[in-house]
Amino acid sequence: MKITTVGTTPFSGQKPGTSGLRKKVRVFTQPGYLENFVQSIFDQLEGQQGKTLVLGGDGRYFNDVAIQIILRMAAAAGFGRVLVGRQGILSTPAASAVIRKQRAFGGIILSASHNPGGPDDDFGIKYNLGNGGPANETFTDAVFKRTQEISAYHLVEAADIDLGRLGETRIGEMIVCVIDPVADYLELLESLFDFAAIKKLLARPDFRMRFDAMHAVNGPYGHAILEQRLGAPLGTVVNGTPLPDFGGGHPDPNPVYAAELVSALADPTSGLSFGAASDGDGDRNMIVGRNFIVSPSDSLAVIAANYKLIPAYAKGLAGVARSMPTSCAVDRVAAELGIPCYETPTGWKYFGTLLDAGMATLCGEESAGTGSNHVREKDGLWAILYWLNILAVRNESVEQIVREHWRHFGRNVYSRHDYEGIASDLAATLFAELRQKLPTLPGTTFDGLRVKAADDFCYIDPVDGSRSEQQGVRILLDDGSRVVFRLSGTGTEGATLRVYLERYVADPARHEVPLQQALAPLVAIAEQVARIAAITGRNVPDVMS
Ligand code: VG1
Ligand code: CO
Repeated sequence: MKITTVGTTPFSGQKPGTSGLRKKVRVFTQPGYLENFVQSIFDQLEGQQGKTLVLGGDGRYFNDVAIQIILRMAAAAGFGRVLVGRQGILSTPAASAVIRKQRAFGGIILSASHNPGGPDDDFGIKYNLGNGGPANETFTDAVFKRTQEISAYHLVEAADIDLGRLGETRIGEMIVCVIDPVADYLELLESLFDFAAIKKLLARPDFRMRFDAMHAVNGPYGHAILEQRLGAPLGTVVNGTPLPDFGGGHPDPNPVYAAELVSALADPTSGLSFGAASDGDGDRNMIVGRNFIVSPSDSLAVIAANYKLIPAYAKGLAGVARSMPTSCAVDRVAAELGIPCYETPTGWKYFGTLLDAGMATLCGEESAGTGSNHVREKDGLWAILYWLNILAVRNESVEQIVREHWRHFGRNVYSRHDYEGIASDLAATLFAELRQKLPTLPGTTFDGLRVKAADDFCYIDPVDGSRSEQQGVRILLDDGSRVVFRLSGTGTEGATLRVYLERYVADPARHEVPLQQALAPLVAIAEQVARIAAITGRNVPDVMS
């Protein structure tokens, strides 16, 4: 096998963020840019010779080109076999499932997830380990270091592989196997849920569901699983063909970008009783009832509280985990169940050790990611099937289930405010000032609300002892309310400031107050403490979810 070596020089800024490396397509398409990053990943591996790599992505612009390049490089890196999804398609959770089931050495997922796609938008790449989960920080730090010193990359010259045809071909000594992207994943989901009960629910004349795949990767999965396997009527899946630019939209299932789904569920003439959506790479989910949006943090809590109804989890949960900015609703469920609740930094990579160690069964984030120990990624369709399974057993509406949950546990009123595309230097100033203020805040009172503690979240992984600092500034108030500030690690333009607001309301009589109104006192505190308007010139967030 002839390996071609190409000389190269480092690019600055190839530092993976919350979930892999994400940049504009025009950055990724510079000659050598993708190759440098992929080679830097391969240079960190040991023992991959003759082993299997899983490869696929969310179908966005440049996915197809990148896959052909990575295949040639994987052959030079000594992999024995690459399993690639048909047409280059693999959702993030399906990639995780395939890595685990096929005992692969690792996987490369091409996605910028919820970020828009197309020639002027975003592309991304991420490496997953043999457990099916995103590589940890030690690995991604080493990759970044390598990108700064790289001088050559290697490939095996070969013609493009036909990704439309299932079956095997070769590049040099390496086998390229084009696989059905759905099969292994569907088999895994079937082993977790009561498919017969869900099938019955979907056949009921008084139950109608819509799944909005947002022109992203979950279209084929939705068609195969919901319509073909579970018998939901054709047309249940909308926007079900993955498009390189996601139809020009943001494939992010929140009330702003999935507004069409939300309004369909609010329209009584639609006859819809359950709505769901997922993001670019299929790992996030949105759950909507008739005229009722479930907040992702509440969804995690409801999922945990109803574990007994789901075959795979009925025996009991080892523990639950949530990212720090996620609301504490699930903590209350864990307390009642007498199981531990872990608080991790933002990003699924921090759940991996807990899941591998059997310490947590369910995990979730406020950003609409929920999942379990069945894979090592968050999983959009898993969450949707979990809800369908709950609905099939309880025979109540989504709204009834959530309201009943609040009555029992109290309501963690919650919202995230995003300020997008702030100049990076202004964001840095804001955080520098905020961090400086932290020691002076405890004991201060804002409009009758007293600050109990204020810190910068630092996480020590209870399994491997690794330490992650500066994972979000927290202001904790006496009444249990919280304001959290973070900078996004997935954006590709300037900085995105995320402000997370949470307030606990025990009294059911007060659960009805409009969300943003209930959180107004916390918004005022956020402004006073962080001087968002004064520093950034922004008076209102771009997105409230
Ligand atoms: C965001 C979310 C985080 C999520 C990450 C990846 O990160 O807040 O909870 O894990 O996206 O999700 P950040 O750093 O922008 O806040 V996905 O579905 O884009 O892979
Ligand atoms: Co995603």
